[in-house]
This record gives sequence, structure tokens and C-alpha cells, in this order.
Amino acid sequence: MKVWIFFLLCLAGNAMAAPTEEAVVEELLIAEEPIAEEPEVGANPVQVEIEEFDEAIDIFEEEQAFADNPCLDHHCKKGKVCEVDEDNTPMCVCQDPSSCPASEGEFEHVCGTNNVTYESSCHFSATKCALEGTKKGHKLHLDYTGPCKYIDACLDPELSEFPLRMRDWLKNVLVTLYERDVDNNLLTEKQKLRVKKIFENEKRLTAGEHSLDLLAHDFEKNYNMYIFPVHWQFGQLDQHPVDGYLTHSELSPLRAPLIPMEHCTTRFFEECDADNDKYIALEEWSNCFGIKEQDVDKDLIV
Ligand SMILES: *[C@@H]1O[C@H](CO)[C@@H](O)[C@H](O)[C@H]1NC(C)=O
Ligand SMILES: [Ca+2]
Ligand SMILES: [Ca+2]
Repeated sequence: MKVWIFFLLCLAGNAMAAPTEEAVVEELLIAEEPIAEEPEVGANPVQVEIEEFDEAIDIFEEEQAFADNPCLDHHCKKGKVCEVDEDNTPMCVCQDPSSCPASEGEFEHVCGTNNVTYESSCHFSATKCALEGTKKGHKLHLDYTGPCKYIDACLDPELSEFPLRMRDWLKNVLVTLYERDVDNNLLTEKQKLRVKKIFENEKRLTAGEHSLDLLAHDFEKNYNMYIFPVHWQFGQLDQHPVDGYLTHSELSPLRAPLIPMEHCTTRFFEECDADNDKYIALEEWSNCFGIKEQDVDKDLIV
């Protein structure tokens, strides 16, 4: 249980950090502007000291180069970097793993589905890119965060516990986001309305350490409170593209940090893909979490 709470805080922390990061970027952009400032109107340019003038030209040229760089707003996916060809056309090429920043510790290491430890997710993506088009590359995914380690086999009774705790956790994540969401806009207005109903329901099982029996009992009794959280998590993951299916990489933000702590994660999501087509459809997802077929509703996600 502790593990889930820790994970919740990480997730909530990430959600909170996102707007701050953007703010930092914006600040940087604003801070850069004065560099381009021309001498004040009316000031005699001759009076500008020579050195300063040279510097101004340097900066100007640098900025020109910066603005002319077609790679500047050419986005490449992970594992690739932008380079220009002879015609100054930007293109994405595989990144050399050795150009990845050195990792600052084991916590940055990742384990691939080939059970090989990579120094960081950058090293992993660059390596995977080099294998693009090969069978090996197709099968290689990031499995989990941290160095590869021995993971206990997940036994049947343990597997059935997984959705109990995960559902409870999802509900608590949403309620926590709702409580903290004063003006952070972590949730849309529509989502807030849905979570409000859960939050204000007196019968809600509050966050804490609960026995599996109690979790199972609560799911039966307060089944309706779990429908939205299960849909919400699916929508959070189904982003690239938004198509009602989760690929391995879409599922990764949830799976990767969880696997080292919860040894049934891999088996759970494997079995969740009931038709074995490598995608988890909304129907499959909902079914894994015990949501009845008639309650699966695409409109709950948007
Ligand atoms: C993966 O690698 C780890 C560490 O090298 C090892 O302990 C573990 O047994 C390996 N797992 C499998 C499934 O081979
Ligand atoms: Ca998708
Ligand atoms: Ca499937």
C-alpha cells in the first residue's frame, strides 16, 4: 500500500511540476529579449564603446544563425536528433548514444524488454533507433525504470489483488488532484464535476491502508465511484495518438515506474490485452478493472 501512495505523490508531483517548467522556459525567453535591444533611440552610435559594439554584432550574428536554423522548430521523436542536409532541410536522424548526457545515478538507468540495463532513457532510445526496421528493434521496448533486476513471478492470487489496489489508487489520485486543484487546472471543468461527485460522496472509502477484503467490498458497494477513475487513467495514457488503444509506449509512463515495486504489473497488463493484438483497447482496459461492459463509455474520457 505504501508503494501506491508514494507513486501517487510522484504522479501528482509531476502534474504539478509541468506548468512550472513551462513558466521557467517562458522566463528564460523573456530574459533573453533585452540582449537584442538596440541602443536607445537618439543615442549617438559613435558614443557606443567599440567593444560593446563588437559584442552587439556577435550577438546579432548568433541570433541570426539561431533564427535561420531550420532545426529550431523541427521536432524529432525520442532517440532522434535534428540535422540539416546539403539543402539546409531539417531531418531527424538517430542520436549517437554516446552524445546522451551521462546519467547521474542508478535511478536514471532503465531496463529494456531484452533485460539489458541502459544508462538512461536517452541511451535506450538512441539504441532502439539504430535498430529501427529490424525485428530486434521492433521487439525492444523500455520495460521499467531502474537497472534490470530479478522480479518474482506473479502468482494467480497476487494477480487478482492488483486491480483492487490499482482502482483504489486511481480514485485517490483523482481526489487528490481535485483537492489540490485550486487554479492549477490539473483537471478540466468536466472532469472536476465528475470527481466532485466522488469527493463529496459520504460513502467514499478515504485513502489509507485498507485490507484487500475491504477494497473488494467497497468495489462492490461503491462500484459507481470507480467507473470514472478507470476511464480517466485510460484517457491520460491514450495520447499518441488518441485512438482508443494503448500501445506499449503509451502504457509506459504507468508501467515503467510500477514494475520494480509491483511484481504483477507486467502480467496484469499482458493479460489485459485479451485478444493478444499488442494493444489494450478501452474495452479490454475497463474489463481488467472490473468495469461492466455496459458502463464502458468513450464519452467519459473527453
Ligand atoms: C534480468 O537480469 C537480472 C540482472 O542481471 C537478473 O537477475 C534476472 O534474473 C534477469 N531476468 C531474466 C528474466 O532473465
Ligand atoms: Ca493510442
Ligand atoms: Ca488488444
